[in-house]
Order: sequence, then structure tokens, then C-alpha cells
Amino acid sequence: MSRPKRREQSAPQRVRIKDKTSRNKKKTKTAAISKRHKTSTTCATTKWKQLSRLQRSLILFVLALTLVLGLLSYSHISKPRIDLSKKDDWLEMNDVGLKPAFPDVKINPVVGPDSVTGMKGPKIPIFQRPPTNKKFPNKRGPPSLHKNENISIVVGRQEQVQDEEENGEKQKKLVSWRGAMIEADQVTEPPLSANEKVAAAHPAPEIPAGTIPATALSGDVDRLEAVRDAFRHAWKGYKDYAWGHDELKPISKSFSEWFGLGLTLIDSLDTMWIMDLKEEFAEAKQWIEKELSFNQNVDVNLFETTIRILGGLLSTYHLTGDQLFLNKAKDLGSRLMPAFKTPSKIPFSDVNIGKGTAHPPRWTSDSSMAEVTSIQLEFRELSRLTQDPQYKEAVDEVMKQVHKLPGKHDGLIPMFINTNSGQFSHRGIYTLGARADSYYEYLLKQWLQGGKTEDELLEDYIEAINGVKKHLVRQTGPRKLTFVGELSHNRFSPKMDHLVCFLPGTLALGAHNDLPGDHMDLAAQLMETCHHMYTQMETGLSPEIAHFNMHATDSKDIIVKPADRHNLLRPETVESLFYMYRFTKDPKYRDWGWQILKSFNKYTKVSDGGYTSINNVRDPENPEPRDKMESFFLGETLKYFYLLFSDDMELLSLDKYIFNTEAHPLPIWPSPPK
Ligand code: DMJ
Repeated sequence: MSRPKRREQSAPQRVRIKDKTSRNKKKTKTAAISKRHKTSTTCATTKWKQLSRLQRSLILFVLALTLVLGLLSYSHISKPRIDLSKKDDWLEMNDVGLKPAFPDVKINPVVGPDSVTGMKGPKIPIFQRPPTNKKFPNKRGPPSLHKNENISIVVGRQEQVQDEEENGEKQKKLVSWRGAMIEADQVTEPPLSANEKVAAAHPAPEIPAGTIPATALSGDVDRLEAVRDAFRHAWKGYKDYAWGHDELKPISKSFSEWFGLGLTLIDSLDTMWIMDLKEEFAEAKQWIEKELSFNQNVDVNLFETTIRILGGLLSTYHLTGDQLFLNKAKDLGSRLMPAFKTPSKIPFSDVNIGKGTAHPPRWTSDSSMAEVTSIQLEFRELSRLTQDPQYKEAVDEVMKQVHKLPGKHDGLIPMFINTNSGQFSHRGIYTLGARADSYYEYLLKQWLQGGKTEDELLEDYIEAINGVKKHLVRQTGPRKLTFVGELSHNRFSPKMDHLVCFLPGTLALGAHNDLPGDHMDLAAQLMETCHHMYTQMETGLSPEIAHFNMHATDSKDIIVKPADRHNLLRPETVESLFYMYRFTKDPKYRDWGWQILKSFNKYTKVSDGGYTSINNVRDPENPEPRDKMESFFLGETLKYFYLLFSDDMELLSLDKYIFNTEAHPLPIWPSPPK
């Protein structure tokens, strides 16, 4: 049977013929366009030649002017490009920006008291929501929580403020509501407290029995409850606006993504367990079960992912006994291993956990010392739990190499190491702050984790602390405050990061484990200094970096440079207060912690949920919210507050647990049989 010819064409043939026809059509069209173009060009050239010289110069001048103006306005509106995938760049961007996320946000100072103390407070900025083009609201979490969308954001205040006039613009009537100001027409029923919610109709899903039973509040109940309230408030913001994302941006009620792995949620798990926040824990666990996947084409930072996510999962496994968390930890751990495939076996900083590839940062083949030497507690524990030695072997190899490496300065290490050569790089700068800090912390903690059997770790720790005392410890002129400065090419700089405030806690932990008694003396002195870094600021909150005055004058001990005035809700001082209290029982450490919590509530609490880092600890009138709640605020800062105020010394006993550098407790290993 013969078919019409067209029908006999195979599909690919038909496509080819169609292509040819359309190509011919296109050719004709292109020829016509180019002919038209040619004609009009010839015509324009003739006309141009007919103009006088003056007319031509005038036209050229106008064209040049337009071009210059165009260029100028372009450079004004375009902003510098910043790589937002890098946390350091994020922080740096914030440092440079130092301003609210939206330039058109209005700031209206008003007066109000502190939400915890009821004391009169400072002038507080009200942030009006900027217009948004977003198609979808940034709300996350159950829809029942999506109410009061237009509540104005205010940080810590209670009074009624009526019809304020500012710059000729009438403000809406505001009323106080649990430390926050909201517009009067949006007042609704008070939300149930977490305890009321638990008692109410929705029974919390069952949590598996763990190794640490959640206990009733024991300690200063008011303070403990204030910490739980703070956590619930932070969690509410995360749940409403950033659920399942890395970090909450509480002012703009949105989120930021760093790795896209639900960073805040995972960092918070064990804190919720410890605080006995069952309902919150259960919903987070459900997200882990249903949503969390590490099979993603994403570059993560080895160190940050290890301390926050791997550490968080491992400690939650220990506290709850729930296999889910160990399975997730195993999956993540194995995906991080490609980082160690380097010529020197010193790991790269970044790993793609989906592709199984790793690389250093774009600008260098170096890794930072703190990063490669502060992943050991987690990987070693993973090996113990899985009976798979590869994790421990990889991180022990790093420590072995660093132990033998030439170029230390009386136990102090430079800030970088090269992943090709395995040698220190950028030598000559010695600090206990950023890029080196947790190397010192993990020397001691690995030694403790392993049951005090690994002598090299202890040797390195003791030598390093002697180096710190010899080269970095100095006193201020006015009050004789002891601080830890930095050494830069043999020049001493009296600069101390807030990060260094982990040191009193670590020193105290060492002294508690029979290391030299003068470590405890130094711990107490440094603790005092870290306390002053808060109390000498107008907001009662520490700056990111302090400079110390070494001259014997009547003036201040602490100088803060404009670029260092921010506070990121960091934990180190509270962490050390916790250790100092546990080992001395001196109530002053609790009181110091309480003052800090009150200041956080006064200057960083955002009315609609969440806490924000701020730009200016010296200006209580306008601390300048930065619109970011770091995951460590829930993972570390609030956890250490809770442990500081708890009387239950068996709640994560320091003789049974070591805390990783993100405050995730891991067990001290049982001693091997003799
Ligand atoms: C945390 O991620 C860890 O404590 C780390 O060791 C240092 N930086 C932050 C908190 O400040």
C-alpha cells in the first residue's frame, strides 16, 4: 500500500527539511535587513557631510556629555560585588555596610523600658517594613503562625507611645506587648506560652528516651525561665520566617542561606533537648526526618559544617539515643571526607557534599589553622560510634603533622597552613583570636576526650599556654586588667577579639583536670576582663574587637575602633562564665551572665521574633540592628546561659562530657581496660 509521500518521511527527515526551509527564509530576511541598514548608513553619511563644522562639533559634544552622564549614574547605582557564599564575606559585607538592610528604613527614636528588668530603657529605633516586590511571603512553618504580619519591629520596650510625629510624618499608635511595640489595631489574643501549649490540646510527639533525662528546672528558676523564654522567642522568629533555612534575618523577616542545610535548626537541637522544650524539639526532628538531605550539589565549609552540623547531630544522638541523628551524622561525615584528599593530607576548606569534590578558597591554597585543627572531636567520635577508623585517622594525621611542624613560636601557631606543602604560611602573626582560637581549645579537649592518654596533645597545650603567657598576656594601665594581645612580626598589639573570651573557660577546664594551678589564676583574671568588655560599653554588650590601653592614665581601659563596634550575639564570654561557675560556684559569674542576658534582651530582641546582631554597642540610642541571627546564638549562647543558671551539676557534667567549639556536648571516652 502506497502512502502519500509526505507521510513517508521519517521524523528526523521532516525536521531537517523544516530546518532548511526556515534557514533559507532567515537568509533572505537577514539580507534584506542588511541592505536596509546599508542604504540608511549611506544616507546618514551624506547628511553628516552636508553639516557645517560647527554643527558637527555641537552634535559630538552633546553625545559625549550624554555618555559621561550615563557612565556616572551607572557607577553610582551599581554596588561592589561580594561573594555571598562565603561566611567571611558575609560578615565583611556587614562590617562595611553597617546599616540596616534597606536604605529607606526609617529610624524613629523612642523611649522604653527593658523587657526583662522593667527598667527604663533607651531610645529605640522603630523599623517600618520596606516595600517589597516579593511574590511570595518569606514566612515558613505552619500557617497558623502567619498572623500579625505588619507588626512594627522594635527592640526591647514596653510603654505606650501615642501618635508620634517624626519628620512631619504621623506614626501609627503603638502599644506595648511583652517587650515589643506593635500597632494598636493589630493587638490580638496573647499567644500561649510554651508550657501552656504543651498542656493544651496538642500533645507533643513522643521523644525517644535518651541517655540524659530532661530534668525539672533546678537553679535560679526565674533566670532559667528567662533563658527558655529567650530561646522560644528566637525560635519563633526562625520558625515563622526562616524555617528550614540557614539563618533568620529578623528585621526583614526573611532568611539567609549559607549552605542551605537548615543550619540554625540543627545547631539548636541539643539546646532544645537540654532546656526540655519538647514541642519545639519534636517539630525540628520531624524536619530532619522528612526534609534534610545531604545529597546536594553544594559547597560547604568543612570546619563550620563539622562543628555545627556534624557536632549537633552527634550530640543530639547522645542525648536522645535516637538512631536518626547518628544515621544523618554518618551520611554527612562520609560526604566530608573528600576534603582530606590533598597532597599534604591537610584538608581543604571547602567540600561539595553532593559531588564529592573539594577545593581551597578561590584566592589561596591555604587553610586556616583553627579550621583544620578543630574538627577532631567530631570525626574521632564518629569513628568510635561507627567503628569505622577512617574519620579518626584523617584528623589525627593533621594533629600529628602540626605537632611536628617547624615554625611555632613557643607553642603558638601561625594562622594558616598550606594544603600542598603542609607547611605553615603567612608566618609571623600570633593570635588567640580568629583563625587560631580553637586550635588551643581542641588540644586540651582532645586530650580529655581520649581519656588523657595522648601525651603529644597535652604537651602542645601546655607549651602553647606558656607561649601565651610569655608573649601575649599583658595588663592595662588604668585598672590593671589582664588581656591577651597579638604578636605581629615581633610587634605586640594590644588587640583582643571577643572570640578570645573562650580562653578563661578552657584554662579553667584544664586546671580542673590537674593542669598547673596558675592556669586557673589566669582564667579568673581574663574572665574579669571579658566581663569588662561588656560592662564598659554603653549597651552592656561587648564589641567584636577591643583594644586595650596600656598607659597608666585615668582614662578608659578599653578602646573600641569604629569598625569593631558590632556584636554578633557571640557566646564566648557566657561559655567561660559557665565553666568558671561550675568550678568555683562563685555567684558573681552568674550575676555577670544575667547582666549580659538582660542587655541582649534590651538591645537585640526583635519584637516579632528572633534576636539580631547589632552594629554599634556604644550607642544605646541606636544600636543599629544588622538583621541577622547567627545559628550559634541558639546553639551556644543560650545553651551556656541555661547551663550557667542551672544548679544541676550532673546536667552535662564536665567530668563526663566535653563541649565541642559550637557547644555540642560529646562524651569523654571510657578508659581502655588496663
Ligand atoms: C562559633 O561558630 C564557634 O564557637 C567557633 O569556634 C567560633 N565562632 C563561633 C561563635 O563565635
